[in-house]
Amino acid sequence: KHALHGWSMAEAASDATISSNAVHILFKDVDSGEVKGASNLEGPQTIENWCAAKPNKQAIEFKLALSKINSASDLPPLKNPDFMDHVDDLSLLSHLHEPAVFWGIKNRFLSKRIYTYSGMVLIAMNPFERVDIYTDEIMRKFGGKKRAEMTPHIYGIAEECYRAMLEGKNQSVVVSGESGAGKTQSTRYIMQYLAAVDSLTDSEPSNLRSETEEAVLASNPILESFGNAKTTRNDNSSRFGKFVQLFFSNPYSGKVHITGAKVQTYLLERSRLIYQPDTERNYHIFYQLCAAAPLAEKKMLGLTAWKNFAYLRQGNAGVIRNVNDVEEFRTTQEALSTAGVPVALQWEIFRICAALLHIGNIEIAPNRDAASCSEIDAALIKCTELLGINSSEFIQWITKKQNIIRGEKFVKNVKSEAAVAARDSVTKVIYTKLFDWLVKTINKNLMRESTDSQQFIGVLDIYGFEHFATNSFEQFCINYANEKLQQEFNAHVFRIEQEGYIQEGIQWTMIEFTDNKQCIELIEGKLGILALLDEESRLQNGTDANLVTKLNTHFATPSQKFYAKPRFGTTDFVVKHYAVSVQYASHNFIDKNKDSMSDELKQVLAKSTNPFLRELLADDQVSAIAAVPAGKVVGRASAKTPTLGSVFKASLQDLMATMRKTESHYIRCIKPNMAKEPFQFEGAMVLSQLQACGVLETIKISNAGYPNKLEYAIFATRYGLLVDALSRATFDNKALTMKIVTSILTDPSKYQFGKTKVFLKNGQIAFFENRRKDRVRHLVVLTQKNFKRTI
Ligand code: AOV
Ligand code: MG
Repeated sequence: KHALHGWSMAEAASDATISSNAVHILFKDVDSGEVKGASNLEGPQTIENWCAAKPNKQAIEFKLALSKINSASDLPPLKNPDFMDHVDDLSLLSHLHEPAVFWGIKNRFLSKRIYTYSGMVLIAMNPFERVDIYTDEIMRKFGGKKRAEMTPHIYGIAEECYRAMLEGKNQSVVVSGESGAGKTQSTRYIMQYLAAVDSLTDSEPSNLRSETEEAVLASNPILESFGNAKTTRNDNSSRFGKFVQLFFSNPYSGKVHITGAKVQTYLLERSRLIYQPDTERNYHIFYQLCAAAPLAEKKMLGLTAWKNFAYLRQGNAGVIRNVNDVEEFRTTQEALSTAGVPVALQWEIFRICAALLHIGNIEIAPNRDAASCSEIDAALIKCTELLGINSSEFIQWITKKQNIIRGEKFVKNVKSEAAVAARDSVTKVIYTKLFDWLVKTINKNLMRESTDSQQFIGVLDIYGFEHFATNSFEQFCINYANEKLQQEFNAHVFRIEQEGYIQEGIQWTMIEFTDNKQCIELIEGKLGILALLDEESRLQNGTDANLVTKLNTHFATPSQKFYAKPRFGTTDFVVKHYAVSVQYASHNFIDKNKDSMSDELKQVLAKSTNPFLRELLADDQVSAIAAVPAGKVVGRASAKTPTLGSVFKASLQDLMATMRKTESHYIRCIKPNMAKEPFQFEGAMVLSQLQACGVLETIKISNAGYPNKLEYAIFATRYGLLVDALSRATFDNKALTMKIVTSILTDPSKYQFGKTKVFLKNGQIAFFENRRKDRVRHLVVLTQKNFKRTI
């Protein structure tokens, strides 16, 4: 199986080490190439180990002949006809199986064609190199064209959305893929196209974008400065999800153009604000400020080099190759101005950012039971000055805690780790509020033209499935989101497939496909993991360990197929996701889920003399909370703050509801190699992504039905020569197609005749194609014989 996927032996071997699934190996004789045997490799061992452990090395030197698949003819079974070697749309393949799909993508990518359709999905391979296919000129070529008329391109999808939207149906594009696969870049191209779309078919080349359209595009650099960071996987990694809705003017009144936009963000990563792993950075904006603020402002904000701030130097990577933070800062400022944030207000934003950097430098003495901090700590003085708050109150509630027991208040000292955590919680809360404020402000400014039209195209740039060596709360939420999207995707593919059959009036019975409903239920159900997590988070003495115990009691049962206890240890739990099983480390789940600041610190901040900070905090609704009914929750303050898990769940439900009212389009971004090298293709990596993004699953769905659907005219023209001349003389393409098909296929379950198309089961086109080839050869021979006879 791995050989068919085009894996080299090394790739297959390394995969065999990490997965415990069976690997099927074929052995070929080195000289004759004959297959001499087959075996299953089971358990977590490498192929090399397995070979070494074989008791008898046999007389014949076996060698793994799985080197690499270098051409389509290396795909032994069910090979597709040659003319399909470079198909634009993989769903047109006659033999629709994993190796063929894999080969199709690889083949195109190696000849620098990064886009390929697979039915309704656009597969986008990241070239890791500038490719010259995004010019205004190319955009103009796509204007007004049908998708199938043009080579696969992201503009083809954008154009298709626009046309469909003009017909009155809202559209959405889901862009997914793993970190660094190209989602954000793709989203940018779609937005650029849509911002220009109204002028693309103009005969006079004019300015492609209006002021509103420029403002819409400006939202991208702003969100990226504040929400993107350098990670090991991507120098510009988005640390939040986003759904951008572009609103258009009424299709029935003049030229349709963008009237405004709305951005919704999801789950900004908070831990990065206070900690970055080696070689990673905090959010770009901080480094931009340190590098580029003018002298006077630097002095006022107490800014110096990034190395001087504890929040910025932990990854020890303050500078990104080929990125100039001074220029980036200018871009951020310009984008803020374009989005309608005046310069004075911009400096209020930067003031808050600087204050947070100083918070990170507040020294907390590591005392055994009572944390303390000097009242004259320079960082403390600077940050409280910038935030306009009382420094002694601030430090008091960082180093002390108030408990209420039976209505009576007790103040007690806390340990230094708890004090550091309290200090950092302020940073996380303020930055999150700032981010949400930015989103809100961008939105306010983007709803420019008042219009009664609510027509939109939405673009979702959301983190793809994540499976790391250690997976935490963030991965849990991200993978939960992906389960939901996958469910929609499958249902969509299934529905479209089915609609096609119904439209054509063919007989059709429901087909089965793996549904992930139960896995979603396990996560978000009434008594699901999120509910139990919330329950544990609300307990005063709730712990991560108790959470796992609780999960095990509820879910480690024979009837629950999507949950498992890991083989070793008691701190982790496993969820069997549709893509792959993921083991989650429960450490910090509770803290991350609560992610709140003490009431006392909240009060200190609320009394601030900085009006901008007060504005940030006054808006107590985190942007994503919208779906939690206001005023419903009563009781203690801590019970009032919704948990992150519940906020995320509500915002996802909201998103799904919006998406369900649209026609969806799918772009799957694939990262072809780890090293970010231009046009390098690593088979194993690509394959696992195709699996994780559901492309292979879709193929199973369409395989269960009739994957090849050909219009009668096309079929009759190509295969007419398979019947006698008399039959061919008809002008009725349907009748001719029926004649051809029924005279050649003996098994009636392999085909059906619809109103305009013939529906064929997997592989039938290849069969007709072979027949056609034989027939052509035969005709050529006949012609040659006749020719000789004539001579
Ligand atoms: P992501 O959004 O999917 O990752 P990006 O869109 O940031 O990934 O892409 C990562 C990098 O790949 C970009 O910075 C470009 O250098 C390169 N790239 C992507 N698409 C193209 C393209 N079409 N042409 C040329 N280069 C490209 V993350 O946000 O990390 O999940 O959280
Ligand atoms: Mg991104």
